[in-house]
Amino acid sequence: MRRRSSGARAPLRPPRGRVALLALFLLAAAAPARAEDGHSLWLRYPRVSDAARLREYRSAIACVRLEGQAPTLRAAREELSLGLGGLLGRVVPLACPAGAPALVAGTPASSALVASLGLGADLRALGDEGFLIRMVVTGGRRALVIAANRDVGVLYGVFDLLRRLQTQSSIANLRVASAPRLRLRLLDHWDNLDRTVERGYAGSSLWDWAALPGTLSPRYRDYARANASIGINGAVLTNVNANATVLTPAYLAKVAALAGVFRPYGIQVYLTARFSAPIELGGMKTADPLDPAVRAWWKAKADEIYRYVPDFGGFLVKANSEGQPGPQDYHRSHADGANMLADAVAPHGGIVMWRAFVYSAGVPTDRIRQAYDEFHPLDGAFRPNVMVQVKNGPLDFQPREPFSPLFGGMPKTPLVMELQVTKEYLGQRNSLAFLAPMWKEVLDADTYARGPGSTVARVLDGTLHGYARTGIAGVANIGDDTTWCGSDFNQANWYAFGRLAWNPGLTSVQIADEWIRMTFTNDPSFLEAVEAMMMGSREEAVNYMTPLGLAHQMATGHHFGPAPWAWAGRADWSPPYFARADTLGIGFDRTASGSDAVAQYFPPVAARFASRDSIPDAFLLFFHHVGWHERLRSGRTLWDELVRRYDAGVATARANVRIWEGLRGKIDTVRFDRASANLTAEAAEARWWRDASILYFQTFSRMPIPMGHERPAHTLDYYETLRCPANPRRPSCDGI
Ligand code: GCW
Repeated sequence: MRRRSSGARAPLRPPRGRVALLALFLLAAAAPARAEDGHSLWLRYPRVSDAARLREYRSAIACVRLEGQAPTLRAAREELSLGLGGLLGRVVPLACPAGAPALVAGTPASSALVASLGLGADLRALGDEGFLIRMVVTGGRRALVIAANRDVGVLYGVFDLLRRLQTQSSIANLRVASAPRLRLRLLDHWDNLDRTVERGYAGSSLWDWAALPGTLSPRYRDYARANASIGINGAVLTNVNANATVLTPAYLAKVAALAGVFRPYGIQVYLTARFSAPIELGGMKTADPLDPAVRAWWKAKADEIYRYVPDFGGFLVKANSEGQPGPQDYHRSHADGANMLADAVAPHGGIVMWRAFVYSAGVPTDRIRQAYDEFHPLDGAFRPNVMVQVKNGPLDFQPREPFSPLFGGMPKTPLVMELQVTKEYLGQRNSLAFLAPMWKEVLDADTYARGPGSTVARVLDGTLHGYARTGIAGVANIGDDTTWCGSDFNQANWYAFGRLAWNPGLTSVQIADEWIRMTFTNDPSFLEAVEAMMMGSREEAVNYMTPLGLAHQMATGHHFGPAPWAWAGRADWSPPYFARADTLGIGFDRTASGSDAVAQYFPPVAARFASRDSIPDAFLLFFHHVGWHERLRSGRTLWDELVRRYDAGVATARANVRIWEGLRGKIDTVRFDRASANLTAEAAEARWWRDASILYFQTFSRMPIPMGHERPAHTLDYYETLRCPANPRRPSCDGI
């Protein structure tokens, strides 16, 4: 029998009941009441508060028919048990008496009733993971049907329906057909084998390697449920700064145990491959990708992995970047390296995701040019099972960046877009920053690769270039913290990532609306206020950290707080390299008179970014060096506008504290007080950013802080000598 790890949290679900009992009843109502501590995420399933809706749901769903013992169908049934029991506030029987309105769920193979409904043509369009939900009349009875081609589609359909009930929307005349636009929807965990998490602000890694494979924490299943509820279908378990040890038999057994928990929820596991593993594990002298012995080693390793995990997804690789080994160590190209690994996993149906995040201090060109310069010439050189993984922007997960020119620039190579869900450069733990608007900005951006309408979303979903493989990856913000994500509001970014991965066409507002209703309450006044706070929160962070297109002004190493003055040991890690402030002005000239990075974009985009007349203010200093006294669109000088933006960020952060305080009593005190503390901390951090940045840039502009704007709280010297955070895993700063 499997033991639970000591100190493990109770599962979200009630323990599995006896089979005979389950055959009769869905037992959700038996779930013990649990304090609101954030652990249940958006899957809390409290009883529906709107009385009319509750009546509607109860009369539409008197009983459930979800037959079949396949693990995924069992998972779907258990979720319905928990969800309906909680939401409808009563036990919903499995057996359906004649005439009773039923919820029917299954595939044509698992359910004779579903097979009899003649949904074939409609289902065909929905692929392996899609589903439809429909109100039908069959044999004189009303039924709400969830149908899919495969079991996992049924599970996704169940979560979709539960979302509708949680958000209290009508299910009368429901007619839903949903299929994911992207095939791979992955979380990348930057988790190390010692359970530290690179850029993690939510405690230790979920993966308890020491206790695996014998002990399976109940959190593994809760993690899988949460992912399935938003359509995430893969997890890269290990850090891209990779450790070869995870490829040893002892660890593969642990990986297999995790894969076993995730499999019923439609989640495949992937690992990062350390390029030098043949040396470290195989005792070889080289890891040259063209060396036959090296190639044979990887092939044998892949065969071994698939013996442990038959549905292993493949490898994610960071090579020749930030000190990681790679093919260039042997004067081979990124394509040589990727193709070798691709050949090893190809017989098993695996893929290789090869990261384009490469840059080197040894290369004299503008850092943001380097990924494109390296990868664009390799378009067409990769095996069909290689996907190149590209960060959303050309720099590095900044609060705002233009889209990477590789989107649209690799027509023959399927690209995975990598987003950072964990907020390394966005305030880390305390900030409210809801990131859907940032991701939408990139997804909706037009690359013009094939004329107008060539959006990044269409590059990713394969419709623009006809990619056979499509995908998106988010660097996870998950750890063993009670809240999973370090704060309750950070959960929204996990949620938003999954929802956008399924459908990049969703709006940020819709995602925020769903999440607030499910996570907190359907109370309209709470909803309206919190939605507005969330929707403005990313722009707020941009304003108080890096307004008008500034980037990478964060402190060295941990990247928490401002240090625009800092020298990080090399230019391309140092804020002054990016801001380029001098007595004349500020900003990085990336036009033809500067690094000419604009030339990497298609002509209409390049022209728009290159011209001072058409560049949006949001990207101004990313592409232009602008004089302090120059007037912007607002009519204000650059200096005045800069100060104004910093202040606007601070003002929003302060307003949020007040708005939130006005909502006291509308949700539980545990989560309310926690968010209150975070918002208060963020307001102080915003002020710190604003004061430190203005004081530092003022040494170049030599212009006064305009009238009506607050004076900085301390001197520049004070900020320059402040050492924060004391503890990088719980970033905060006392001295501000
Ligand atoms: O932004 C940088 C981070 C590194 C990270 C790197 C990457 C995993 O500071 O911590 O390394 O990006 O994406 O490889």
